[in-house]
Amino acid sequence: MLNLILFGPPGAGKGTQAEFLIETFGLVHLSTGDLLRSEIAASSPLGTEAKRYMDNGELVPDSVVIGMIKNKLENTNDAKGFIFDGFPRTVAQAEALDQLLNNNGTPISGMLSLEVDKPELVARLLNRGKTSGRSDDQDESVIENRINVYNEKTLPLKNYYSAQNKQFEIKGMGTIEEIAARLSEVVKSL
Ligand code: B4P
Repeated sequence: MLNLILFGPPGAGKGTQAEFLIETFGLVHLSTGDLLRSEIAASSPLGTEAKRYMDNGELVPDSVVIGMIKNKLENTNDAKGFIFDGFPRTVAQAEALDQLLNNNGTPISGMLSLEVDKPELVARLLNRGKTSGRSDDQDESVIENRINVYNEKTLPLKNYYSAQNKQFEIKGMGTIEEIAARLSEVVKSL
């Protein structure tokens, strides 16, 4: 069982590289961003609550995202492994994930951290905002807030996983193919 976390700031290429890892290694994709956007599209009560946070570049409360992931893990059978994309984003989420996976005897194999400069992050997100319709990609002050929230609440997870010897830093600048090749090399070594 291969359980991977794809980690990095907004715009680092998590969703982009997740597609490659799913195809290459046959893993099940769990993206909290995608799950939340489906709830918003369905106008569910959860989606309505999440939208308020996402539109401002804030994190959705831990209890909401942990509940969503727990539900997905409990309802997925026969997986060769999971790729967690955009989750965990806080220490409380990481602790909850460890507990869920350790109960199943299938701990995290590696946390893959995509390292990208801030100007490149902003440029990628503004570029996606032109076509994606994502409200959180269109306003530079919201993007700035997402990066600040990442630095404050999510970055500390690098210490959390390096203390478990599970953190791998991968250069996230360059073409999508170059980055995929770097990731592949690390995943094959796990
Ligand atoms: P996410 O959906 O996770 O969005 P993201 O951080 O922007 O990453 P994403 O995966 O979409 O983008 P990528 O870097 O691949 O989260 C959105 C919001 O949901 C959060 O702000 C938060 O409010 C909420 N949320 C989600 N998970 C949560 C959690 N666990 N707890 C609390 N709240 C949560 O790509 C960005 C762009 O770069 C794309 O256009 C792509 O084409 C481009 N790109 C990628 N690689 C490139 C490359 N090598 N060169 C050039 N462009 C590239």
